[in-house]
Amino acid sequence: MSNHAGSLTRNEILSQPEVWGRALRRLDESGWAQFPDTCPRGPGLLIGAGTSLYLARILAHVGRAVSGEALFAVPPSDILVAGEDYTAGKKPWSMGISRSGTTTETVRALGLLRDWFSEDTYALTCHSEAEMAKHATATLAVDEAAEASVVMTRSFTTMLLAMSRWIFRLHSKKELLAAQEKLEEVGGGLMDRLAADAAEAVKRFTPGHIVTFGQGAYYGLACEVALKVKEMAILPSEPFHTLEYRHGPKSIAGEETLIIALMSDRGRELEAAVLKEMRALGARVWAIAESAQGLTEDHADLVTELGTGLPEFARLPLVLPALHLYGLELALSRGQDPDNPKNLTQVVTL
Ligand code: F1P
Repeated sequence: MSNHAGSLTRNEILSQPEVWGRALRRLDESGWAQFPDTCPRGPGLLIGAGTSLYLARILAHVGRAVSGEALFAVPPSDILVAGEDYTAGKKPWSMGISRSGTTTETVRALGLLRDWFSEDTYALTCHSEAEMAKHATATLAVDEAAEASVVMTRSFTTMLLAMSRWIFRLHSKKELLAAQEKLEEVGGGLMDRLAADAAEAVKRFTPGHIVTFGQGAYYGLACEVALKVKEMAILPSEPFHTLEYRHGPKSIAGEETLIIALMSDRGRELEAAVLKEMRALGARVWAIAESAQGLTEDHADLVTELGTGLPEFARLPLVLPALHLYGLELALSRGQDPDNPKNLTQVVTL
């Protein structure tokens, strides 16, 4: 392994607040002109693979909560294999989500949806010139978040920011729009502390496997964190809706288990009760929450308090950097090079 193992990925992780700020300013100055300023009609299909599927899950949740419209996160493979099941009944609009814009399954699925329905086909990407955009009537692109790394970090959080901003704009969510404008400053101020917590987590825990917890919009984030750990550190990891872990999966909880709990504001008490039960079974717990208040060592071994003061749907991108850094540091501690992850390529082309 080189002395600089992971440096490419680390720089992309650390650049997040600045890239969020740049993307947001560019979109607000000139970017929205190419994108619809009215809500597409009917149910929406958000199509993405891997990290982009988890992004679709978060966006479907946030979009549904804000608009009241039915939104579904769908892997492109399911459009190829069982597309009729998603398109029976009301005509859907669809959005392909892909950092590269060249993932074969996503490009094909969006092409099929365009052929079936001829319009209302959008793209969300970091490569505005790539193939996927050719199947879209409009493209929401954040090329400033494009990455050289295989592992997706800032591309995920910046696409999340851009698409949720579009949703907030369509529904005039002024408070959420204003809060997003603070992410660069708040995130920049937090980064050192998040890096210190990630390093502390690597020092304290030697997990045999990791489980990640999240409810609501946090579930998609939990899926993404589990994937980061797998991709970078080559460690088994599984996401769960926090309270679901009681219903069977806890049978494997024990001293080898590290639980990374992404805590919501609304579900705090319900989620804290699960953490307490899992601590009692011997699992180690790292909780990431807006406020550490009321979380004792009975609930968690380590608590990262974000303390952003921002509303929940606006601050979601800020939950990730500590865990990106954890995946990276854990990988290095296990002799892996996160810049060259095992068995992976930047894009899956078939
Ligand atoms: C998505 C993706 C990544 C994954 C892998 C291959 O690509 O599945 O999530 O890490 O390395 O590509 P994209 O469609 O968003 O470009």
